[in-house]
Amino acid sequence: MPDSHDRSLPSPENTHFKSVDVDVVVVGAGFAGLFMLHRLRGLGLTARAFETGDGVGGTWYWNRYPGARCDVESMQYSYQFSDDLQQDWSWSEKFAAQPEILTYAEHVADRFDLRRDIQLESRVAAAHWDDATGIWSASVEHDGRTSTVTSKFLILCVGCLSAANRPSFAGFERFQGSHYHTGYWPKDPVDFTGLKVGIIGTGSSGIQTIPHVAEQAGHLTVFQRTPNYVVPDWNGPLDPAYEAEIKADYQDLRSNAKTRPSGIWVPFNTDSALDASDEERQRRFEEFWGYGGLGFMGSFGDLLTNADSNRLAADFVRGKIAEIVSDPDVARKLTPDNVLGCKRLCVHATYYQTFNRDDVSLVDLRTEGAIEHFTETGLVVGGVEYPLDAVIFATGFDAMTGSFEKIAISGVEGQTLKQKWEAGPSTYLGFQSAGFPNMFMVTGPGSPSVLSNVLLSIEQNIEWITGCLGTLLQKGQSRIEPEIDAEEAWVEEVNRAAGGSLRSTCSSWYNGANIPGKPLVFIPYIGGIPDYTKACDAAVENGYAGFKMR
Ligand code: NA7
Repeated sequence: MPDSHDRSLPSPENTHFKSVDVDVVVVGAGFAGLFMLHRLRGLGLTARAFETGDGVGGTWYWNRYPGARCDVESMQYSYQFSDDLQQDWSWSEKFAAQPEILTYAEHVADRFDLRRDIQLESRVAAAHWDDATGIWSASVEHDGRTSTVTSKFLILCVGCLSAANRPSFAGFERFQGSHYHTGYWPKDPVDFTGLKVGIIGTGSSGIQTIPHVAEQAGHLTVFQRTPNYVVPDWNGPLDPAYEAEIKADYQDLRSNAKTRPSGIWVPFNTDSALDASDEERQRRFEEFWGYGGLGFMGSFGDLLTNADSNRLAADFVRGKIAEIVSDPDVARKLTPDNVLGCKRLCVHATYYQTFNRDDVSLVDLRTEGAIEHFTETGLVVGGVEYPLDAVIFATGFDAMTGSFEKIAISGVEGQTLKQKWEAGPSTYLGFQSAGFPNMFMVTGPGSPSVLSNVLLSIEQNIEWITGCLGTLLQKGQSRIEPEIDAEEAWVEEVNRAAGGSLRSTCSSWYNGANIPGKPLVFIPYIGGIPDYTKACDAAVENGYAGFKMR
C-alpha cells in the first residue's frame, strides 16, 4: 500500500549492487524491521529481513508473559507513517496488551505485503565486513544449517530489550520444577493453577506478571532485590470520543508529541515542585496520580533534575504504598528509597494491592539474604528454603547493547563490535559506529530509544536512514561511516546530557549496572527527542556532516 513518503530512486538494476544476494540485510522483523523493509522498497532496493522468531513483532512476539502491556498510550504507540493505517486501526484499550500489539504488527506486515521479504526462524549469528569488496556477509542459521547472505548494507533492527538476562544461580540445573523468562515466554499459555510459584525480579515485567500469576497460583513468592515505584495506569477500554477526537487531527497529536523530550504527549507542567505550596503540591500529585501512567513525572517540571523536588514526589508515592498495603512490614519492604524514575517508572493499577492477598508473600533479598542456591524443589534465601513448582525469571535484559553484541559483528580489519564497545558503546547519533561501514542501527546506543516512545524513535531513525541511503545512491556512492571525531563528540554529548539528569545516579539497565561486568556508562541519549532530532537534521542540512561518504 503506497504512502505519501515513498521515494522514487534508481531501481536495483540501475545500482551497482549486482554482486550481492540482496542490497540490504535487515536483522529483525519487529516494529523497526517491518518499517525498514517498507522504506527500502520505496528506495528501490532489494532487502531481506531475518527474524529468529517464527512470527513478526520482535519484543511483542517474545514478551508474551501474562499481563504484558505497553506503558505508552496505544493512540501514540503506533506507526504514523501511513495516515490510512492510523485512521483504519482501532485500539480496544487505552494501553494495549501484548496480544493486541502483536496483532497490529502482523496486520502491518500483511497490509504492506512485507512477509515475502522476511525469513522467519532464521538467526543472524554473525556478520563480517570485507573492506576490499565493500560487502557484508551475514551467517544465517536456519533449520540446523548456516548459510551466507551477502549485501551492501547491514541494518540492525534488533531492538533495545531483546537479549534476555538470566543470572546464573547455583544449583539451578538441579531444580526439577518448570522455569520461564518473561522475555522468552512460551506461545502456549502456562497454567499455574494450584502451583507454588516463585518470581525473581520486580522491574516492569515482574510487576505486570505478579498480579496475573497471583490470581492463578496456589501460592506466589516474590523475590525482590530492589523495590520499584509503581504508578497506576487506570487502563480501560479506549474512549470512542477520545479516539474520534484524535483521528480528526492525528497530525496535531503527533506533532505535539515530537516537542516533548519523551516523544509522548501527556499533560505536563514546567514549574518546580519546590515553588508550590504544600497544598498545591499535594493537589498536583493527586491530579497526576489520577491521570495515570508515566505522565505522573509531568506533575512538575524538575522531578528528574532537582533531587529535592524528586524527593517530594517520591514521598507522595511512598505514602500511597503505605495507604494501599495493609501489612506495614510488607509495605516497608515494598517502599523504594531511591530516586523516583531513576530506574524506569513502573505502571500497574493493582500491583501493590496484590500483596494484601494471603497467597502472596514477599521475600526482601536486601534484608533476608541473597539468593543462595536452588535445590531440586525450591530456592534457598538466607538459609530458608522456599518450595517451588515453578520459577519465573523477570530479571530483564542486557539492554541496548546486548542485542547488537550477541551477533558476532566484525568490521574493518576484523575488529569486532564487542571489542570496540568494550568500555561502552560508541556511535554517531546512534546510527553508525566508525569501523563498521554501511552498517546502521535503529534505536542504537546514543539515541533516545528506550527513553522515548520507541515507535516514534523507530520511525524517526528509519526516515533518517532512508534519506541517507537515498542521498548516497543519488550521488552514485556506495560507502558511509562516521568520522571518528564526530562519533567521539557525540559520545561526549550523550555523557554530558546524562550528567544533567537524576537518572544517571542509580543502578539501572540504562547504565549497564544490571549486568555484572558491563561497563557503567549511561547508554541512551537523554537530551530528548527535540534536541536529538535537531542534531540528526543538522547533520543532513550540512551535507551529512560527521559522515564519510564515498
Ligand atoms: P528490569 O527492569 O531490568 O528488572 C529486572 C528485575 O530483576 C529487577 O527487579 C532486578 O533487581 C531483578 N534482578 C536481576 N538480576 C537479579 C538477581 N541476580 N537476583 C535478584 N534479582 C535480580 O527488567 P524488566 O524485564 O522488568 O523490564 C525491562 C524493560 O522492559 C522495562 O523497563 C520496560 O521498558 C520493558 P535490581 O533492580 O537489579 O536490584
